[in-house]
Amino acid sequence: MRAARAVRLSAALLGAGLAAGCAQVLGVNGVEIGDGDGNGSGAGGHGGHVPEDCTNGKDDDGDGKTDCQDSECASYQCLDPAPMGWIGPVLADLASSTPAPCPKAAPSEALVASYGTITATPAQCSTCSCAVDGVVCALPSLLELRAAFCSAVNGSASFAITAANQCLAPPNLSLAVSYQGNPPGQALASKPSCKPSTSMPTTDTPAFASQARLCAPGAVGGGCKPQAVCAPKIGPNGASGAMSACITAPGDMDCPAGPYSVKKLVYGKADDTRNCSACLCGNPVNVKCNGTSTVYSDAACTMVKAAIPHTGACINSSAGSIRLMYAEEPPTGNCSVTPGGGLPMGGVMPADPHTLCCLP
Ligand SMILES: [Ca+2]
Ligand SMILES: [Ca+2]
Repeated sequence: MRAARAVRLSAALLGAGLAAGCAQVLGVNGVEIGDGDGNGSGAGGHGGHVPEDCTNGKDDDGDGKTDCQDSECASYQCLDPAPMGWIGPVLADLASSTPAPCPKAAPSEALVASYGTITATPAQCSTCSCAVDGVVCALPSLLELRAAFCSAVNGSASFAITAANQCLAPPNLSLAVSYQGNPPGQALASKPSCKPSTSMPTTDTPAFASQARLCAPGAVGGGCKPQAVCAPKIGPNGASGAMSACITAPGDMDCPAGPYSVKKLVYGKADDTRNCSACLCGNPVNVKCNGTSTVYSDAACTMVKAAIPHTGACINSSAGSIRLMYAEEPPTGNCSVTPGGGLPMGGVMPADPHTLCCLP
C-alpha cells in the first residue's frame, strides 16, 4: 500500500515538474518520496535550475533559447513594433466596458478613452419670460385751471414739466384751484419692444457606454524577430488570458499594413452642444408711462396741497400752491411669450478620436 501511494505522488510531482521545466531535479525527489516518508520534501527541488527570465534578452537557462523563444515563456508573446507615428504595442481589455486598472506587468497607462453609445438626456430648459423694454417716457404737462373748479371757463394755463423729481416753480401757480395732469403715456418718446429672457439649459453629464484603457508593458524581452518585443500575455487585472495587443495614434486613421489590422475608434471626450433655443416674444401692449404731480404750499416742496395723477382726471384743490414736483414711476405694459422658444436643441457627439489597431 505504501509503495503504491508513493508512486502515485511521485508521478504527480513529476508531471508538475515537467510543466515547470524542472523534470530532471524532480525525478530525484520522486525517488525520495518512494522510500516512504510520503510528504514530498520537495522544497529544495529547484536547486540548480535557473528559470528563464522572459524580459531580459538573455538565455538564462542555457537551452539556447532566449526569452520568447523559450518554452518557459509560453505566457509571453512576440509583438511587432508600432510603425512611425503610432504608439505601442499596448495592451487593452476591449471585452469589458469598465476595464480594471493596468496590471503590474503592463503598468503604464498610455491612454484612457471612451467608445460606444453616449447617454445624455436633452437639456431641461428654464421657462421663458418677456419684459417690456425700450420705453422712454416724455415728460407730461400740467393744466392749471384758475378761478373755477375743474373748468377752464375762467382761464387756464398749461405748464410743461421740464424735469422729474425736482421742486419746480411754475409761473402764477398760486392762481390755480384745480389741476389736470396729462397722461404721459400719450407721449412715449420711443418705440418699446418686448425683451425675451434667456432660457437656461440644465444638462446631465454625458456618459459613454464603454471605456478603453491602454496599458504599456513594463519590461519586455527579446527572442523575437528584429524590432519585435517579448511582452506578457496577461488578462485584465493581471489574470490569465490575454488583453488585446494594439497600437494607437491620435485621430481617425487607417490601420497601417502589418499585423495590427483590426480598427477601433475611441474618443477622448464628448462635445456637448446641448442648449435651449432663444425665447420668443410678441409685441408689447398697453405700454404706459406713469407719474404723479404734487403741488406744495411751501418753497421746499414739503407741505402737500394736492396730489394729481397723470391720468387726465381733474383734481380740485384750493389756491395757494407755489411749487410742483413730478414723480416719475416705472412704465407699465404687457409682453406675451410666443410659443416655440426655449426648446432643447443640440446634442452630444464624440470628439477627440484616437485609433486603435489591434491584432485579430
Ligand atoms: Ca531571458
Ligand atoms: Ca532559454
